[in-house]
Amino acid sequence: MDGELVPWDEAKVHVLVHGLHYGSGVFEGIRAYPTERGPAVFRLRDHMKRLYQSAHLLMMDPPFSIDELCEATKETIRANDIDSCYIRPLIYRGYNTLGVNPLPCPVDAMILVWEWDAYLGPEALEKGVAVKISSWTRSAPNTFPAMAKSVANYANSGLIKMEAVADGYSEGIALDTTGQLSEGSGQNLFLVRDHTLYTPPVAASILPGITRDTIMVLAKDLGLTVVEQALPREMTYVADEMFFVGTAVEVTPITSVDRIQIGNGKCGPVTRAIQEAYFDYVNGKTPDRHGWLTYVNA
Ligand code: PPE
Repeated sequence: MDGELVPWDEAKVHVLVHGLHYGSGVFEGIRAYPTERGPAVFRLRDHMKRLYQSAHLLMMDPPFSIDELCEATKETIRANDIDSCYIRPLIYRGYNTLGVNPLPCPVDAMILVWEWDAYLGPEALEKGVAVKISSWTRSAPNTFPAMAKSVANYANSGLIKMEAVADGYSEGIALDTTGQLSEGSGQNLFLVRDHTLYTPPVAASILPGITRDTIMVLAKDLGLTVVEQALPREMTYVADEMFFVGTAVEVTPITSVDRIQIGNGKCGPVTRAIQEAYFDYVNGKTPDRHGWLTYVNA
């Protein structure tokens, strides 16, 4: 926290912290995976660059450089002596005064690491999940900056998630204000039709995910065509395959949307190939040809 290693039970903030009252914070979600050479953080620098971009959009000047944040992440993992973890950096407006204006409040930073297994449950990666199209819409253009991974954006995500769970689904997919597909509460989405991958564009109020970018690269490596375009809701119902991607959710098959079965209702072959390519990469089982791994003990 703010440059110091702090024991878990002492990692506390004051109730007046601005971010707690007004959602003035930006964050990241990063994973480190065990490899033969010890833990490796996946796309660490790219995540910290996005954190900087998010801070910039919220007019925050981070108290640490990108290099310092990367080093601090490695140090925190080493201090916890774990070889697999989820990493949560958070830059937020801290303690000074109430009032909507964030500018009088300091910009504080913390990085926490903890173990986090399969995001949507132990069977999700293998068997896939049932999702619904949410009745909540992703935030309209020119309201909240969707390109920022900002704490405030997650009020919308929380509503999407709670509705999905209450209705017996694992996740919800939100549409954008034009009614086209956007993303899940905390993950981007791809669908497969005739061996081509489709994913909504940045203009569809999505967070431009680092996993989304990773999958676009790995899919091309596998010889697949990837198309970024506006996608109508009904494309989901006629897709051959569908899957979520994100740091937490990794590559998780979607086997039904609104109780309508996708493909044969199981993880499809393209999804499985991409999932394998992803896990082989993050676990250091394939050569790091894109320079995406940061070895913690190096
Ligand atoms: N969209 C949203 C809204 C989102 O929250 C995430 C990540 C993504 C897309 C995928 O981004 P990336 O991780 O860069 O591929 N969501 C994070 C938080 C999940 C949570 O419950 O907390 C994550 O996956 O770490």
